[in-house]
Amino acid sequence: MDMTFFRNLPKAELHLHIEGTLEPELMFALAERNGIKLPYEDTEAIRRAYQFSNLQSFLDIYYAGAGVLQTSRDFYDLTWAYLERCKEDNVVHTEIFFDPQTHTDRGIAFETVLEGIDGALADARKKLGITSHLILSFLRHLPEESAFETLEAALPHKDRFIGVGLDSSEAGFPPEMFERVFEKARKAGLIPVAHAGEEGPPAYIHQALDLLKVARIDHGVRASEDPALMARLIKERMPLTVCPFSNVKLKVFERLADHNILSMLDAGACVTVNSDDPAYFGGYMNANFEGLARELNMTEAQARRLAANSFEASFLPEVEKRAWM
Ligand code: ES4
Ligand code: ZN
Repeated sequence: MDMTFFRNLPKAELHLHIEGTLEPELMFALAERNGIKLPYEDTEAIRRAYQFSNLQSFLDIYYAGAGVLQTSRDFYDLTWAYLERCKEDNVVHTEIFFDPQTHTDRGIAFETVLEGIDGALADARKKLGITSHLILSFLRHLPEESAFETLEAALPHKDRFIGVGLDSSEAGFPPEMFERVFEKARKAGLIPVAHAGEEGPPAYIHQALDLLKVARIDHGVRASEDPALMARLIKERMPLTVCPFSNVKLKVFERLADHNILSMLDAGACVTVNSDDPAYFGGYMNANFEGLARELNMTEAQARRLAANSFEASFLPEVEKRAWM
């Protein structure tokens, strides 16, 4: 295919951690602005440290990096930089995860985080024509109690985020541990999603569907190990927000050429392309599409279907979805 075909396709991003868009240059600038000493000499040293053996080895560095984010302005600058990248990649709609516990556990108020991110999203609607939703994600390596406290702190602001998610270390932290807090979130009108089947087994995807009652599965690539589960996902058109570069960087697949995204697409699954933590994994939306074209010989028809799926799987109103598909 023409390697620029997908660049001009309008796309939605549905799996993006705002803390994972912190580029080394901004990390240094914010460290300086906030009087923080980083354990790296320069941005090159930071980039050299981004060699991961699994999810946990990444998370350790990702949570440490987020320590430079202190003020609303920091969160605004972080979010605005990502939205400018969306503009370049023709990402016209984005649904962004934020991890409040990463910040409230270091004494940053929930409102400080929300104010900064939401301010940039509002400006992007006006100045860049990019629409967006926020999804509050619970850290599953922390106790249920902490997730409940986070939900309590967030509910007064629930008009400013559309759903709740579940992320961080997967193995040993099954969705069933968060059944009660998800029930409370759903009763408050929030849409549930969860990371499942990234490193964890297909059983975690079943739990996310049956216990958390999710509207989308984040990652979900290990569903292909369970044919009955695959059949269910296809029949229900349950979206999987797949992150190709992330999966290679975190050794879920050894090489992009081994990735199962296009075989799941061809089997009829509602899979989408996403960048997850682009500052850490080597590229934003179009870089992920380009990787699929280069390493998996993605066709124009497949690229078009992936882009259409991204709107189908989004939380946009039906009429707005249709207008982009
Ligand atoms: C994450 Cl790739 C991934 N998996 C689970 N939790 C996360 N938080 C940020 N990126
Ligand atoms: Zn993720």
